[in-house]
Amino acid sequence: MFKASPGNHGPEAQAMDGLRLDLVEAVRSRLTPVALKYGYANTPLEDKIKWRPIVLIVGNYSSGKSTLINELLGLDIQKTGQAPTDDSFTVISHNPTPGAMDERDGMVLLNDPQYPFTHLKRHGQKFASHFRLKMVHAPILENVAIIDTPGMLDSVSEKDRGYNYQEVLAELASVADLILFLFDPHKAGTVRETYEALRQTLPQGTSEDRIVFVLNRIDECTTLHDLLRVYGTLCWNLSQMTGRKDIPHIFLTWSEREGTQARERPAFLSQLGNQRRELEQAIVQAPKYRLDHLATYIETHCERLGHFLEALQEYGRMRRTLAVKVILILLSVALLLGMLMYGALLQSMAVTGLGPDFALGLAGLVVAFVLVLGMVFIYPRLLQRFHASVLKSTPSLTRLDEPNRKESWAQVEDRVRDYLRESKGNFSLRTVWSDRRKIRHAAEQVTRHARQGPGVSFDTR
Ligand SMILES: Nc1nc2c(ncn2[C@@H]2O[C@H](COP(=O)(O)OP(=O)(O)OP(=O)(O)O)[C@@H](O)[C@H]2O)c(=O)[nH]1
Ligand SMILES: [Mg+2]
Repeated sequence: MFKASPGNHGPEAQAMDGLRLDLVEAVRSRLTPVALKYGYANTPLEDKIKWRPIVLIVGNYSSGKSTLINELLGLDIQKTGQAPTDDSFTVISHNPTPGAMDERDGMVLLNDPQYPFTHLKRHGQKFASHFRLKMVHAPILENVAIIDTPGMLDSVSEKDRGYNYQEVLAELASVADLILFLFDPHKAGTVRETYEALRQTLPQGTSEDRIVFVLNRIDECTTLHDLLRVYGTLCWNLSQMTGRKDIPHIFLTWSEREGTQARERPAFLSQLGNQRRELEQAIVQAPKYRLDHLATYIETHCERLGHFLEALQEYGRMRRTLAVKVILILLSVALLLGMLMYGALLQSMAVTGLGPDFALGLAGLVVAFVLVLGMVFIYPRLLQRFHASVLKSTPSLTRLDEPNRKESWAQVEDRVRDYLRESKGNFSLRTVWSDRRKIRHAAEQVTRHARQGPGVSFDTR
């Protein structure tokens, strides 16, 4: 895995950006044409990854998400407050003009294809009115965009939102490179649903790398014992949520500005130290996580697309076998009938007075007739039956003996069925074979470069 190191400016950042753009271009030119051709995707695959790296900030209401963002930006652009304050998703991106602040409503984000959010349109008007873009000038935004989210409420209040909060969160998580998951000492264990929504969307094995856990507002713990109790509760809840026994790293932070006044601060805070700085460093590193994210994205789609094409190849092979069998059977029947006819005519030659040439010609006609009859009437029916039975049992097109194959098949099965239904199974096996080879080649070459990091040039075509 490509490891992060400090610093987000200068030649290293440029090289990283260059590699990121190369990878996006490789997806555009190599994967998307194949994905669109077979209906594996309805929109270009690069749509979700072509924008700048994204940091998503999630957590309970009042856990300090907006306060953290304001501090990172050095600007008070997000509303903060004790009760659930902000019920909107806000994408915060860079504005090159110093001092300028531009605000747009959600329709811009949902309709402009330069942003990776067009797939969120399906969440409807209510969501659109709770989605917005703010463009401000802040150094930290030069290489990343930050998304502030409304805090998770209890499941009863969630029903009143008018759109599916969990699904929106999950879809945003799928385009994010880094997810900060904020807790506070008052509600260190009520975010299971949020975590589960994120976990389901992230490709297997990547959630641990992509999620950063933060216990915020620790200045509100009155004693070290109080903090340890909260920390213990959080660890217990995390192990329950993640199903893992080892505890992930948890950043311990508080807001110097908003937090308890210095003179009232519990003594243990100065010994513990505020990990805001480290958290800021993690955010600054998001472009590096983007390379891993891109590599995973490309690997996942190559694997699924490969599986899709493999199933089509299997369909083509089964169909060809059926054709060969039908032709062989028809040929045997036709020849048998032809021979019987020839024999019968030869025997009746004395009576009818017809010559052997005539008998041969007639037998030939019988052979041709049976073949034409079979190919025009019988073969199409058998083909139809074969097609319908494959559509009913699409898993027969693939091997599902490994968990990762089961996982990728679950993602492509419906699309394979749709493609077969629409094409009626009429596609060129040779083209599928060559497309599959292209995808395999792209997977090997592109992901290797993505994992190696900047400084290695490669052919994006
Ligand atoms: N003591 C203390 N208070 C904090 C800290 N961070 C934020 N606050 C306060 O906690 C309250 C909630 O902070 P917000 O930043 O609005 O929290 P949020 O997570 O954005 O909340 P929602 O948008 O409602 O989901 C505000 O009144 C902040 O002043 C902190 O580290 N310590
Ligand atoms: Mg907020």
